[in-house]
Amino acid sequence: MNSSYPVIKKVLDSKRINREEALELAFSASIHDLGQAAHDVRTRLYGDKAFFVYNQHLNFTNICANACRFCAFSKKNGQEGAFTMSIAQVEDAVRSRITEPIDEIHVVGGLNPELEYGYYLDMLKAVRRLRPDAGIKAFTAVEIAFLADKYGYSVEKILADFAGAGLDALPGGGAEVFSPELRQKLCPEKVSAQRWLDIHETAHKMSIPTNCTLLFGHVETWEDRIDHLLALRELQDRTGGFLCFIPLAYQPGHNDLKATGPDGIDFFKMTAVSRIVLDNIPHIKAYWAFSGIKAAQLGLWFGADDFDGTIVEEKIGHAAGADTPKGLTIERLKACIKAAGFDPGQRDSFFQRPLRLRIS
Ligand code: V47
Ligand code: SF4
Repeated sequence: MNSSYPVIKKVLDSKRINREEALELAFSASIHDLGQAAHDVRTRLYGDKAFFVYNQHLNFTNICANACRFCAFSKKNGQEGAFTMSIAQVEDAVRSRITEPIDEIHVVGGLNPELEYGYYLDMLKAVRRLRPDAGIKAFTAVEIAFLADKYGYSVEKILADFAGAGLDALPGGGAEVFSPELRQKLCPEKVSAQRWLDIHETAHKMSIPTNCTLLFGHVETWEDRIDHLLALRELQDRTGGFLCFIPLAYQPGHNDLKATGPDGIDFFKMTAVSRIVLDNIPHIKAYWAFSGIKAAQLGLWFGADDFDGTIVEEKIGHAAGADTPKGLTIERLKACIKAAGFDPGQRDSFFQRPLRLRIS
């Protein structure tokens, strides 16, 4: 690429950019320059590989003590549609796909005050027993904080107990937007940005890798987005524990926020700026379940290197009207990546080639 634009030139020279430069990119760079610069970064890292995971989502309860304004998933106890899976039901859900070579189980739920600490341990043990070789990526920092407050336990104790029962990694949910003013408006009951970051820092120090997210395309500004990315980058400089960043496209259906959600250009810009600013986070996900498959395919040309997975079945975005399938077959996933012009690379939760594939 032959760019005379100084910030783009800096990116192409593998130099870190600061807040002002990131904002300049977001506001002034053409979508072509931005995309090409982000593509250059991802290509230096991974060539034409694009990763995917054979995974299963388990949302064990939608009952939640919080009422985040953007969330269409949560229900109050007794409300129509509220559910909580028993451990036997969790086992059944895992068993229902036991013949499939699943490499990751992604477990997330609402903050259900009725569930005891032992339920979480039993659930992890049950999943581990049925899926001894899969990565278990479970419970957001928000859920960990909820349990810490409810039981007066330290985050270290909870993570040590959970790791002992089978947990391998934490998903990146609950970060939303770190701006305190926006948090107050969008999700006032939710843990503060600092607590979310502290819990991830604790996990990293205990050698538990984690993902991170930003919920974008609602009422936040580019300044809010860049400040959020810089807070993640600063923590990553100290710990190196983040595996993947997921820009979560806000889904506008059935919730109180009355915002529109990002359009295609905003999704590509956000993906590209994330790849460029987060120069120390290895992977950027184009999360097809929220962005749409077509946008996710193009996201791979705007800095993303991961296409997420088979999922079956995604509930959070779909409660908010996501019009994507609830899951994809492994064949369809690979075909989508190939059709986009990339070489599909199957990975596990740690972005390694699954053991099963390494042996064969
Ligand atoms: O934390 C809630 C978000 C998150 C809406 O770590 C919404 O690999 C869009 O974090 N529109 C859960 N988003 C999803 C998540 C995730 C997904 C896939 C992979 C990983 C990973 C993490 O969904 C919540 C919240 O930020 N959310 N409502 C909505 N209307
Ligand atoms: Fe509860 Fe999470 Fe929904 Fe907020 S986003 S209401 S914490 S389930």
